[in-house]
Amino acid sequence: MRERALLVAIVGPGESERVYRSLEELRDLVKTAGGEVVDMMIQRRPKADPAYYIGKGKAREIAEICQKMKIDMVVFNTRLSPSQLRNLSEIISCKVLDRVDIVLDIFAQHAATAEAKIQVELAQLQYRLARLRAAPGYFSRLGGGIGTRGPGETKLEIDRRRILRRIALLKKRLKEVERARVERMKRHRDFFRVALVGYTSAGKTTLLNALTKSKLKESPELFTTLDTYTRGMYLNGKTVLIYDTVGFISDLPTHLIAAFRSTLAVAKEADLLLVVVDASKSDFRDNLRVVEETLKDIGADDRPKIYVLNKIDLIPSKNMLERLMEEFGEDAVFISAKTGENLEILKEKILQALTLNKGY
Ligand SMILES: Nc1nc2c(ncn2[C@@H]2O[C@H](COP(=O)(O)OP(=O)(O)OP(=O)(O)O)[C@@H](O)[C@H]2O)c(=O)[nH]1
Ligand SMILES: [Mg+2]
Repeated sequence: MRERALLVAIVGPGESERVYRSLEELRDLVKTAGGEVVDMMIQRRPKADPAYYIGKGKAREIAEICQKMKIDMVVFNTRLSPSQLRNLSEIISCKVLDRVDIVLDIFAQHAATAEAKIQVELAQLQYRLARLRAAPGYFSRLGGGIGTRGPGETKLEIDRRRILRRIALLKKRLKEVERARVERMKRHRDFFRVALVGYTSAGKTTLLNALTKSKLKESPELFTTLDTYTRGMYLNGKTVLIYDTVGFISDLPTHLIAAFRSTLAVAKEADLLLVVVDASKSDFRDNLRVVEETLKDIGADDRPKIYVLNKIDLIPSKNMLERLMEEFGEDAVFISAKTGENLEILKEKILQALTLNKGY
């Protein structure tokens, strides 16, 4: 049975639209994690309460709703500080989780390769460790299900010393895998290497499949891809390697991005980045900002880029599309990875970049 979730957010003056969209995203995340969103609650307040995030009275109200509506977990649309987590879980008797817990849970379920599993477990344990000091009783009370699952069959530790030992071991293993990855990529230096980057669900994998006639998993769920696959294609007789990457999302803590650094190293090493954007989303500019900030964080913002505005088959009017084309100009290609529209134009652009880079 799906766990029943109540989502909670606060909204400050002039933020309604942004908060509303981010709650929609949280709902998709909770669904992807296997939960059922029963209700959402928005409290108006100028800023978060340092002790409870929402007001203390509101927290009591939530505790009652949980009982009445048989809620299994309350998910806060933020990154709760350790003390907020402790205070809230003293009042609310069901599971208290935040946005990061949900993302980590999805990562844990989707991680398939050894490398992805190590990265996810490392990120989870580091997040736990930060909270363990402030809210030691919290984890033993969590029970099972969403927010407690590790990658594969891994049981997440709740003992501080054991967590520290495990983190040290995972870091060492990750170093080894990273070294192997860099070696692999170096061997491919003679080819033109293109990395697909972008917000989760933008259509990166669909584009990779369309360009290289592959069948990697694409799905409307968030964070389908956690392992970076590579596929080749030929352009004018030249081999081009295309690398898929993990999707970005807003509000991710930096240590989580750090855990995926080796995956994202692909973006840093690439000869060309295709920044894939879901142009049919009304807030795609916000998503694009997150992507650009993340690229900067990992030191990949100096790579040559092509903006790929995807899903144009979902843009309702020609007028709208033309306005977007004007806004983005020469730097962007407008395509549909699904219908194949304008893929030839994109290939032509990749070829131009290749010619510039390799000098042939
Ligand atoms: N209509 C339409 N749907 C698309 C297009 N491209 C991708 N999709 C759909 O969008 C969803 C997400 O696509 P993916 O390729 O899995 O996205 P991704 O960027 O790889 O996402 P993650 O791996 O989860 O970060 C899937 O349901 C695709 O079928 C497009 O051009 N048009
Ligand atoms: Mg994908």
